This record gives sequence, structure tokens and C-alpha cells, in this order.
Amino acid sequence: MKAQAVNFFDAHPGTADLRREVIDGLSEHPRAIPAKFFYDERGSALFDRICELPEYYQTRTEMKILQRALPELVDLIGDECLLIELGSGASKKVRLLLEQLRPSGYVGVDISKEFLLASTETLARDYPWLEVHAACVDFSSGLEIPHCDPSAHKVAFFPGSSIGNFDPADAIHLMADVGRLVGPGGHLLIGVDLKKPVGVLNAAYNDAAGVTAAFNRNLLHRIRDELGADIDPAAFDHYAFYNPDEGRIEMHLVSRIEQDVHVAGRSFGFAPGEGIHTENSYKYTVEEFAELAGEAGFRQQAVWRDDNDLFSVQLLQFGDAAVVP
Ligand code: AVI
Repeated sequence: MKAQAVNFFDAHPGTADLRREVIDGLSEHPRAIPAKFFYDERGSALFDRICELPEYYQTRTEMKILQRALPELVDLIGDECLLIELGSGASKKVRLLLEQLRPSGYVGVDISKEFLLASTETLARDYPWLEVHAACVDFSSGLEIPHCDPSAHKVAFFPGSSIGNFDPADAIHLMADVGRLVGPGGHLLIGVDLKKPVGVLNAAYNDAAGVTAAFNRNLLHRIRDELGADIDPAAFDHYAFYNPDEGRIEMHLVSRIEQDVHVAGRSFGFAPGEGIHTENSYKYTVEEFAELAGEAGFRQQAVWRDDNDLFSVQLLQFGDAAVVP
């Protein structure tokens, strides 16, 4: 069978968005820049390396859970669905689903254009029976996705606990958008990282090889290279820790020295130890996540975890009587 061409839809944020959000973020106190800007081609490649690290249990644990859950999952979802993968990246996990679920179509959605194109083209080649679409969008600002047959049973797949990178209120909004996309009876299959001993969490975001530090500093590489700023990534330290009050890992970039950096004609002074908050990664109990999903109109249909309770994969179903914010 001949591979299908990938239908491509491009609405990814460009340099103007980066410039605006960086200037806004550096003008605030405390300073913060959205984590979505980690993911240019280099940042996505660094994230792929993180997924292979011994300290970063999430990716391999989720894979194992999915493998174990598959027979039950196929029974619950049925065949002929339209599978929509949010944050498709390297799309490794979805292969498991494609092979067992045999969906009628696949839509890969990601903010990183080069990665998305490469991964969907590979899927189209490897699964010639599958209709493959690619939508390059920043789904944190709404889910405008073409190619969605209104009558299809839609299953959104959001692996990797990327939901944890949204503040709870934004996570509810995003899931409500997903609910509108999949419609009543539609599904969301989602990976959710669980609360666990602090030592395990801190190690996962402070790996010995320094890949997470390089990933964090990639934001500064982008600001320097794409915005022409005179910022030196080596003048900032990677700082990541679990904040138990908020139930989240926080990542920051902390200035080693007193310095002024110039971005798009604006000057920003840093005192030594002054930081930029770059990412939150929320951790949930299964019960806490049920409540969050419920606020978006989803109910937990099934929850699978590993033997050490590190991670969960949850099948959520969108209901008719949903109260959608
Ligand atoms: C993509 N996301 C779920 C990762 C996380 O664990 O929050 C991003 C990451 N940040 C540092 N390491 C990995």
C-alpha cells in the first residue's frame, strides 16, 4: 500500500509571539516565561534525551502501563475512532495505540513544526492504511483543529503528563476544549504523573548528566538567537525543586551575576540570584485529578498505574451533562 501524504495545518507561534511573551515575562516581578517556548527543534531534541534519562521515570513507566492496559483499552474504546494526539513530539507511544486500536484516522498536534512534520511523515510511511493529518498549533491558546469528521468517535491522546505543565485552572480550560473537540461520549486518554517522595521528584528534574539544565537554558539560547538578545545562557543556573504547598516541580533560571540583558531594544537588570520562572510540573493523586477532570466535564472511566505508583494512565469520558467553563 502506498503511504498517504500528510495534510499539514500550520498555526504555530512565531518569533513575534516569542518576542512579546519574553518582554512581558521579563517585565513582570517575579519574572516568568511560558514553558511552551522550550520546544524549538533543539529543545524538542533535548526533551527526547530527558525521556531516556535514568532519573526521568515518566516516559518508560507510561510506556509499560500503556502496554499492560492495551487489551482493556481496546475493549473500552472500540475500533474506527479518530485518534488525536496532543503534543505528539516523537509519537513513539502512539504506535502502540495505532497497532492495537486501528483507528480510521490520526491527527498529530504539536507546537514544534519540524518535529511534528518528521514524526507524522514517518507514521504515514509506516502505516499506509492510516489517514494522517498534522496540525501545528499552540493548543494552550485553544484547540482549532481541522480535519475532524463530526460523526467520528474521537479519542484525544495526551501522554507524558504534559497536563502537569498547565496551572490547574488552565488545565481545566484545556480539558474543556478537548471535551468540545471529542464531544459527548468522546474520550481523553491522558498520562498523569503522581505525587510521590520528594527525592524521586527532585532527582528527575536535576539529572546527573545535566540534560534538564541544558533544556531549561535552551530558552535563553532561543532568546539570544531568535531575538538577537545579548543574553549569555552560561550566566544562568538551572534551579529545579518540588514545592509541596503547590504540589509542583518548579524550574527557574537564576542569574549567577549582576547583569543587564537587552532584548528588542529593552534593558532588563538582574541581581545575582534573581531568577526567571520557566516551568511548573504539577503532580496529582488519582483523586485530585478526578476532581480536576470533573470540572471540565470528564469522568474517570479507567485508571491504570505501575506497581510503584509513580505514574498513571487514565481513560476519561466526556459527558452530556458536562458543566463546561
Ligand atoms: C513535557 N513535560 C511533561 C515535562 C515535565 O516533566 O514536566 C517537561 C520537563 N521539564 C523538565 N523535564 C521535563
